[in-house]
Amino acid sequence: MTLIMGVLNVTPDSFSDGGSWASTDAAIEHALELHEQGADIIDVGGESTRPGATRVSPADEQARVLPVITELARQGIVVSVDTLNSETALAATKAGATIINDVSGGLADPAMASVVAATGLTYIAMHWRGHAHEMDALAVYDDVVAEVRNELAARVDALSAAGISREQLVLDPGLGFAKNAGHNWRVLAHLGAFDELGLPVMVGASRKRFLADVLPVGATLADRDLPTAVVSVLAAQAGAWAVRVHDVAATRTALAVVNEVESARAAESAESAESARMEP
Ligand code: PMM
Repeated sequence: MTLIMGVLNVTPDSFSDGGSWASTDAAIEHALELHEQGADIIDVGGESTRPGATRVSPADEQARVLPVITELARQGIVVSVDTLNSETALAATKAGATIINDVSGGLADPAMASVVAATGLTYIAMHWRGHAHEMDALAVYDDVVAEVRNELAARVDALSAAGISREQLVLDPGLGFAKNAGHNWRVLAHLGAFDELGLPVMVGASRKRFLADVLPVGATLADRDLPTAVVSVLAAQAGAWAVRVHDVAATRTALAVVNEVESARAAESAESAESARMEP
C-alpha cells in the first residue's frame, strides 16, 4: 500500500517566526494533526526549495527542525528530514529522524552520501539539476522521462559507490524541480518507467505550480489539493512507495478508494480461482 508522507515545512513563510518556541509548538501541533489524519511519515523541512527561494544556513535550518523532530520521534511518529545538508541530516537522525529526504540526491553536499552510508537509514534521492535560483533554466530535455531515469540511475551508481546499500534507497523523479508543466505531466504519464531502476519510487506533486493547468484562473494554493489527491491515486496505481502531500486527509480518502477497488479485484480473482478448483 502506498504510504502517505505529510509535509511539514518549518520555514518562516509557513510559521511566522521560525525557530522560536511559538513556531516549534505550531509545527508540532500541525504534525500531530497530519499524523491523526493518516500520515505514515512526517517530512520535516527547514529550508524552502521552491523556485526563487534563498538558502538558509545549516545552523538556522537545524534550529527550526531539530526541536520538532525530537518531539515527534518521542511520540513514536516516523519522521523524515527534508534537507540538502549532511550536517543537518546527521543531527536530525540523532534527534530521531529515520529517513533522510534529499531533493538533490546527494549532489548539493558532497558529504551527504558518506553520512547516509554511515547511518544505514532510508535515503530518498530525488532527481535534481540545480538550486532553486537556477532550476527553471535547467528545465531542458529531449526526452524528459529517459533523461530523468538515466540521471537517477547515475545517482544510484554514485551513491552505491559511496557505500549506500540498495536497501536504503528510494528514488523520486522530482516533479517541479528543473521541469516545466509539460515535463511534469510527461513524467506522470510514465511513472512505470522508473520501476526499471528496481527501487521504490516516491512522488511529490502536492500544490505544485503545474497543477494550476487543471484549475480555473485565480485558483488558490489550497485549490490544488484536489488535483494533488488525484495524482496520489495515479501514483498508487503505478505502484508508488509513497506520496508526499500537504493535504493528508484528501489523499487518505483518495487512496482508500484505490484500496477498495484493489480489494474487490483481489476477492474476484480469489473467487474465480476457488470455483476453478471446485470444478470436477
Ligand atoms: N518537493 C518539495 C520538497 N521536498 N521531497 C521529495 N522527495 N519530493 C518532492 O517532490 C519534494 C520534496 C517542494 O515542495 P514544498 O515546497 O511544497 O514542500
